[in-house]
Amino acid sequence: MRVTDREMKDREIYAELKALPPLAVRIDGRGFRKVLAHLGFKKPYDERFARAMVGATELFFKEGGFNPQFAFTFSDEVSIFFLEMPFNSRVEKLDSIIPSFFASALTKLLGADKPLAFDSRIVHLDRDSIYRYLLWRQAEAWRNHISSYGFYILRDVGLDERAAAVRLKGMKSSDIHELAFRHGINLGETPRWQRCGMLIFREAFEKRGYDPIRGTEVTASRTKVSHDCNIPIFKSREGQELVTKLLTASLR
Ligand SMILES: Nc1nc2c(ncn2[C@@H]2O[C@H](COP(=O)(O)OP(=O)(O)O)[C@@H](O)[C@H]2O)c(=O)[nH]1
Ligand SMILES: [Mg+2]
Repeated sequence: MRVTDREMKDREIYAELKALPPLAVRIDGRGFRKVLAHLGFKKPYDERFARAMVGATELFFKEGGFNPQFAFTFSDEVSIFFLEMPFNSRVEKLDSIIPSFFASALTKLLGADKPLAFDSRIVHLDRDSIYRYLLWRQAEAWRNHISSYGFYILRDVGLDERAAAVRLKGMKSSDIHELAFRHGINLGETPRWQRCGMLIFREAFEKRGYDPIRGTEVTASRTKVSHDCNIPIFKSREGQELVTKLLTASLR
């Protein structure tokens, strides 16, 4: 029996699927509740883990081989926004290269003794919906912040995982605020990165140097990768202006 390249290639039935920018790729750690508990991270938030997520994203900006505009992260997820693609972007490429890059970067940064994995999805966007998408993910960061504090307080007072989850389901967000307050935690005053998430982006700066041919001091515009752990609420005026700035920043 003869097997032809063509016949086998034809079976790669998803290979032609293209994803046109603007788009976001959102990756999410697989089973990170267990993974992070195994690695001994503090609950519900550990700054070392948040730093590693930001660090992995910065590495992706520097060494990932793509041209991302900016990224938003909280908990174990990162949304990476692209306004352009360096090549004809195939869904399979984006959904495989990006989460595998993050998994290996984070495994290294955390010194994890077990392999980590991320899932990945592509979100089709345009410039207006990027803003609404960010509102949505930041609202999720806020909900997540309240429920994870609530969950770990209930665990602390002796409820098992199931009982804590069931109790939490029946609580309004104001009840959780109240509960946390009684345990000495003001959920309006936790570190901002826990409530609002963090941004990773490129930033322009002027580099001064000496031009030996002209024999003069020169300045050149460069970009560097930065992050912000103290971001505003995107719904606010300041937040809207920040998103506009991120969307119009030149990447070169
Ligand atoms: N211990 C710890 N866990 C975290 C931290 N950030 C996120 N997580 C966990 O990551 C989980 C992320 O949620 P989700 O993706 O729905 O759950 P997963 O399926 O276990 O990855 C949360 O439930 C938290 O338990 C952290 O800083 N410390
Ligand atoms: Mg996860």
